[in-house]
Formats: sequence, C-alpha cells, structure tokens
Amino acid sequence: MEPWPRVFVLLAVTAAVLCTPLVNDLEPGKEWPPRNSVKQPLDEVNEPAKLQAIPEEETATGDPINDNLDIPEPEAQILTKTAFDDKVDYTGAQVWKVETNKNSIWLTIMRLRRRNLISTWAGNHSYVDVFIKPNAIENVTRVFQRENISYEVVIDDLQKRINEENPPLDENDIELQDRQGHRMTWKQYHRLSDIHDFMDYLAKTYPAIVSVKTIGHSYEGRDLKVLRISNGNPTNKAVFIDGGIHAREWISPATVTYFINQFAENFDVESDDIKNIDWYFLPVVNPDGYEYTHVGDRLWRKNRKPGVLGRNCIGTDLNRNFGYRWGGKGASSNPCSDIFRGSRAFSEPESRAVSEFISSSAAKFSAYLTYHSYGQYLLYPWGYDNALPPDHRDLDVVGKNIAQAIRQAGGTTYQVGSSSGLLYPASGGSDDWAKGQGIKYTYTIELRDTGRYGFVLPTTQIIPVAQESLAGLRVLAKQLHA
Ligand code: 0X9
Ligand code: ZN
Repeated sequence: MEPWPRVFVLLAVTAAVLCTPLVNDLEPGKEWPPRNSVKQPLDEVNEPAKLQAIPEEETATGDPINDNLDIPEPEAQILTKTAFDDKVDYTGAQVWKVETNKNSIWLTIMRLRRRNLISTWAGNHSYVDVFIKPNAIENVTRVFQRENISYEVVIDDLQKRINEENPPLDENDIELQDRQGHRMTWKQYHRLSDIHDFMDYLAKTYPAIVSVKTIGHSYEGRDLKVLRISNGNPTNKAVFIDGGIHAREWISPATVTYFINQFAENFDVESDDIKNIDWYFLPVVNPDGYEYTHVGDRLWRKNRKPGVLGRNCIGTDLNRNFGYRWGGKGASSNPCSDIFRGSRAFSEPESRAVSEFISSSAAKFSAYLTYHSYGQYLLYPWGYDNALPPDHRDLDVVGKNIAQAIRQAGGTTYQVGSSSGLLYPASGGSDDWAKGQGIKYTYTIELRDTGRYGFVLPTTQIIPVAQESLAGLRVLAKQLHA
C-alpha cells in the first residue's frame, strides 16, 4: 500500500456512473455470449466536504527533490542478484512498523521514499509498514532518531522470511498430487501453470457446471483465464472474483483457487445459496508479474510491460490503471513508481481484458470481489477520494456481516470501511471501476496478516486464510438471495 496523496484535500464530487441490468441466459458449459449493454446513469451522493491532512505523493516526474535530510545519496545499485540464481536478494532488508500520529512523520516518510531509501508497504492513518534496503538502514535510523519517530522492527531479515515462506511439499502431498489429477495443494504457493492446469482439469472433470475461458492475454502473452461455475439456472445472479492484481500478494490467488476447488468439487452438497449463483473467477489478473515474483523478484507488484520509451522502468500498477477517475489521487505518473498509473486508463492488456469481459458479459454481476493482501481490511468504494456511493450503508452492513463471519470462523479481525476513508485515496482501482459499472456489492479484501509476515505469509496460513475467507463469501452469497 504505497500511496499517500497530496496535502490537504478538499472534496466535493458529483459523477455519473453506469450500470447495466441484464438477464443471464447461459447454460452450463456453453460459450459465454457478450451482451449489448444498456447503460444507465446512477447518481453519486455528495459527501460533506472534509479537510484532511495526508502526506504528499511523489513528484509527477520522479525527478529528485532537495529534501534536506542531511544524509548522503544512496548508492545506485542497492539490492543485488544472488550468486546462485537470478533472483533479487533481500538479505538484510528490513520492515519497520512506524507510528504516524503526526503529520511531520508523514512528511519525513515521503521524503525518504522520494530519495529511494524506503518504500511503504501497508498502512492506514495511524501506522505504516516501511521496507528498508540494507544499505539505507543506518541513514533511516539516524533520521528517525533525530525526529523522535517511534518504530518497531517487524522483519529483521526479509530474505530469511522469503527462504522460509514456501518450503517443498512432503512425500504425502506429492503422492496426493499424483493421485488427484492436478497439482494444487493449498500447502504451497504454486506457479501459474499449476493454477491454469487445475482450472482446465475442473472444466474437463465437471463439464456440466464448470467452464473455462481465456478472456485475453497479458503483455508477455500469458492467458488470462476465467473459470465459471454455474448450474445454469436462468434466475441466478452473478459474482465476479479476482485475485493476483498485485504480483507479490501470493495469498490472493491461493485463496481464490481454494474457493474454486470447494465449489467445483462439492457442488452437489453445497448450499442453495452457493449453487444458485453464477460464479466467475479470475485467480491471476497479473500472470506476468506473478511469474516474475517466483523467478526474479519476490516483491514485485506491477505488471511487466515496460513504461515509456527511453526510461528503463518496467510495470504499471494495474490497480491504478482502471478507467474510473483514472489519474487522480494516490497514483503516480512516474513509470518508476510502484503505483504507476500507466500512460492512460486501460493502457494495460490485463486491466483492459477484465473490464471488457465484465462490461460485455451477458452475466448480471451483483458483486465484484477483488482479493489483495495485506492488512485485514474489507474495503468498499470509493477509493479515488473521500466520497461514498449512495448505497454505502448497505455496503457497510454487509461488509460488517462478512467480517463477523470471518472472525467466527478463524478468529481474525477485519476492519470494514471505505478504502479512501480507512486507508488512503488511490484512483484507478478495479473496485471503483466495478462500482461505476453499477455492481452493487463491490469490495477489495485485504487478506492476512497485519504485518508480521506481510506479503511473505507462510504456507501454513493458506488454508486458515482461505477457510475463513470462504465463511465470509458465504455471507455475501446469502445476502444476494435476501
Ligand atoms: O493500494 C491498493 O491498490 C490496495 N492495497 S494493496 O496493498 N493491496 O496494494 C488497496 C486498493 C483499495 N481500492 C482503491 N483505492 N480503489
Ligand atoms: Zn494489492
């Protein structure tokens, strides 16, 4: 969670958004026809204008700024590739949880970030997790001491955590893989080919209810695969669930594939609430980034399309590239930034494919859930700024019911609120776009944890996270039948 947009923002917004009511006339296993969309305006409520102090976002150009931090410039190449493989080595890199109870702390954080000494990972109004490269630790410590900023070292050697995160399977699990017809285990974080093969396996095994469609391709040409589970009931509502928009958030595709497995393998004994919904799952929106986190840089966030010509930086933050209020707060025009918004709305093949699929689908989507990590938040729109949609109370009530179910199932506490209010304004998110399309129950779900492991969540947590998340999903399914 990187973005901390500009200082003192005054809000007062009116917008027209589009919705598309339709009939779902699909039968299981049949081709999914596009629809002729009937767009209708939906008024957004104006929230009372609020003044809020939020730290400044980086410069639009990414040019260096004189910050008077009184510390030497960092070396150009800080993180090195390991000698044995070609992966980025995080030995000695740390993550600190920093209290941000004063505006001046934010300003310091922003300055350090501009100077490329730190990056911000997750946070809300009262704390931020800060990632620090090894050769910046001394300088950052000095600045924090001088400015009396309190912090706690939560990860003292990131590479150690990465090495321990995804251990090999034991013999029993390998045997199980051979027997079950696909390689997914939820005891490991799997490569994209395992995920895609698993989806194809389910479509082949359960053709009456499961079908798979490639809705487009990533920049590097990988499939964007959507799996649909449906009993073909024409009155069904539809739900779209995606994961893996951000490459490094491995728990997200793991959780989404767990849902798929549960529904497909146990469809006959599932509740009517689950059976009478048309489910659409896209577990890996950003397959190039996901593969890159396995072979190149575990902490890569964006997709892998080069930025602009003449600059070396790669990748657009797909969650800043969607076309609802694109280019506003909390998104960067600097291709080197981790929250680069892209050259224009839907400039990226991955975000374009998602939006084209949803907006041209015959399905009537009543819910859009996008799984991310980390922080344990259930977030509803708007994300672009401190405004709320007209039905925000419905979103809040259902969000709180989902959070309650998660807590009962797994003892994990999720905070519920609008993403701009609870976290920070960030424009170009897929959730805002989906809400703008008229999809009522739109949530971004930030899975476990709250920072102890962050993105590098051990595999022993996959099943607990997925199970409690499934309990939450059941509440949503019930709500759709209310
Ligand atoms: O900043 C994001 O894209 C999401 N957090 S993450 O740490 N997974 O990167 C939150 C997105 C919330 N939604 C919008 N701001 N629209
Ligand atoms: Zn994310």
